[in-house]
Amino acid sequence: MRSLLLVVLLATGGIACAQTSAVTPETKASAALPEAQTPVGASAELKATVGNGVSGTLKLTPQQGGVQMTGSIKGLTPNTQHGFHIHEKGDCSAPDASSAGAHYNPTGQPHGNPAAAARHLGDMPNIQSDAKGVAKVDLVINDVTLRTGEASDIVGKSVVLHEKVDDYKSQPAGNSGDRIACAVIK
Ligand SMILES: [Cu+2]
Ligand SMILES: [Zn+2]
Repeated sequence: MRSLLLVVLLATGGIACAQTSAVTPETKASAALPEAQTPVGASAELKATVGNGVSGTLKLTPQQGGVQMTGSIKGLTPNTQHGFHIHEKGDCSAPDASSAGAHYNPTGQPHGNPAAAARHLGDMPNIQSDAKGVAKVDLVINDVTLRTGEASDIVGKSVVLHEKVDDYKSQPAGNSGDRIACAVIK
């Protein structure tokens, strides 16, 4: 009687031990991933479309109510303004960047001033180049997010720079002309 009880206890203890050692390392590894390896921000490398010489580096950082974009763009015509938008597809492979699709517009609004309520979520202020053809970027895109997996998440979309100024009125893209540079947000 006593020896049977001992065998049962040992067997139970053995199973519990085997389970613990098999499960623990896996649980630890997957719990550590989001903290250690998922970046909070994002970046985008602007590359010129065929026939253009524009390039730039952009950094995106989440902030209260939106995403801040900072960076620098060079190779622009001096002292000019250029339409600048988030487009719906993260694909810059076409020579004219047409593969990036239309303006990012998950809320189904008309194209507009980025400061107005009625606008594509991807509408951003025009970029202004200086006398050397360089533009500093420091703007906030309201109501979008990074890495949330929601409809407002712009990671995996693209940033497109245009040849002409965006009038913030004309549909569907502010009459800003050709796409001179494109970047995928990663
Ligand atoms: Cu655009
Ligand atoms: Zn738009």
